[in-house]
Amino acid sequence: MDWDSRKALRYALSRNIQVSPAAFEILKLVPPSSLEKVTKNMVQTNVKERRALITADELEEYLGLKKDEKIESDLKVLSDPTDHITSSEGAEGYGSLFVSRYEKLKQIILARPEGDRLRTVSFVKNAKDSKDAYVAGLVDYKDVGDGKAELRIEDPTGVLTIPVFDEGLQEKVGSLIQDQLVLVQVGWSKRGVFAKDIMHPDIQAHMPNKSNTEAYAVLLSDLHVGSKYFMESEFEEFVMWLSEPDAIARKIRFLLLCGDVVDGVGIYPNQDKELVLATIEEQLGRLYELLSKVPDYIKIVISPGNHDPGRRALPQPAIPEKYCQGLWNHNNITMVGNPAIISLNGVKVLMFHGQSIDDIVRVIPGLSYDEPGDVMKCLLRARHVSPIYGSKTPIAPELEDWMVIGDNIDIFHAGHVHRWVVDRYKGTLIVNSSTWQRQTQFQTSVGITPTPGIATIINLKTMEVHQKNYS
Ligand code: D5M
Ligand code: FE
Ligand code: ZN
Repeated sequence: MDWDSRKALRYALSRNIQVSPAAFEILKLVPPSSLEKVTKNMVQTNVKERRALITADELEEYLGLKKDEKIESDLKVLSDPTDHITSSEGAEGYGSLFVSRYEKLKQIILARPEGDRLRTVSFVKNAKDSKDAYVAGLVDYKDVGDGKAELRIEDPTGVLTIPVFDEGLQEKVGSLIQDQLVLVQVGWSKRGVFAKDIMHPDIQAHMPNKSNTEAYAVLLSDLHVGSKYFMESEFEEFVMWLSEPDAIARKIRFLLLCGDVVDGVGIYPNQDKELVLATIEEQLGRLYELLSKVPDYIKIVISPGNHDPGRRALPQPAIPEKYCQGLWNHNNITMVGNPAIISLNGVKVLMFHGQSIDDIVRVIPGLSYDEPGDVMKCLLRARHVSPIYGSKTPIAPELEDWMVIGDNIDIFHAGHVHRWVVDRYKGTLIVNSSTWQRQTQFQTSVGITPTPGIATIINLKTMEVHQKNYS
């Protein structure tokens, strides 16, 4: 049974530790579920340090109640497709999209040591020999098997087919994602050009940016509010924890929601039978009610997923205001598109719901839904959150490719697969923040076992990761 403040006092006295009247008043505010732990810890510290009185000061310190004016909460939106989404349609749009993708990724290649020796496809096609030439293009076609491999790439000057003889490189060809940019070092034999090396644009190893003060960010996704499987009471419990006198909770300044915030309407066949809230407005309204209990000094950022309203094709604009004026007009809520890059006290976070993971696990050998961190590393290597065009993930014919990962990022936050993972890659912290939706019948039928009800909490000063598990 939970303790009350009198039981806490009796416990302290039984260990010969007094509680000052002011400290006793604070103990009365500690939630019963954590009172035993708090009291035993305070008593233990006093015994160890040969003190006999628990003071208000030390109790406030322990509970993180001392108002730390120094904790910054500086939120900036660095990249958001919402206001840049065009209505261009058709082949012309896709032409522009792929040229933009190539040009943006070429800038990354040009900054590398090999950049000086980068040649165009048309140059390589016409050359008979050229010392140490490199060529970059989007993967148009790949064929690996029977000890042979072939790679076809495209840049704005043409299409080039490159045979790959080396076994190690053949394996690399297998791991390339359709429509990603690849850098190939080419050589010439009597029969023409061949691959000497194959490289991803990749991110650079780097020291992540860090917050100067010890602010924490909570990373969540896939709440699926409105679904009968949404773990509403557990989520409410988590939201209440944010206001508790807990050393970590007191330092939380940001809360990120990375898509599928609601279950939506008409997203999958017979979904209506699994909804407890039948309209988008009711679902977003309930989300707003839940989020309005988050302390107002915590800045909330919401980006959409494939269950949220707006448009399905990537990049997605922010969830439109017409469905949820409350969220748009709330002081501490920022609505962004998908993908988006934000800065939390200087720490750069890429938020991407993760739709493309479905396509990538299907085509790249060795990847699976159970290890979404590996898929996210693939995306970082390709420096693009959703390279494959023409598969399950719809991609819009934008004039500019908003899904290229241009700069180094410090945190890559995704969701969608409902599997929790934390990993690190070249100085970037990878988080798949999982879900607050229990396993649905559909997920049971396709063998997806979610890991729901986990809040991922990151210390932005040290990049340490904590979690609170409510499942
Ligand atoms: O996606 C939740 C999980 O279910 C994610 O891993 C994708 C997977 N999923 C969703 N729809 C399908 C279909 N049609 N086939 C196979 N796997 C699927 P969510 O976006 O929350 O629905
Ligand atoms: Fe989801
Ligand atoms: Zn999803």
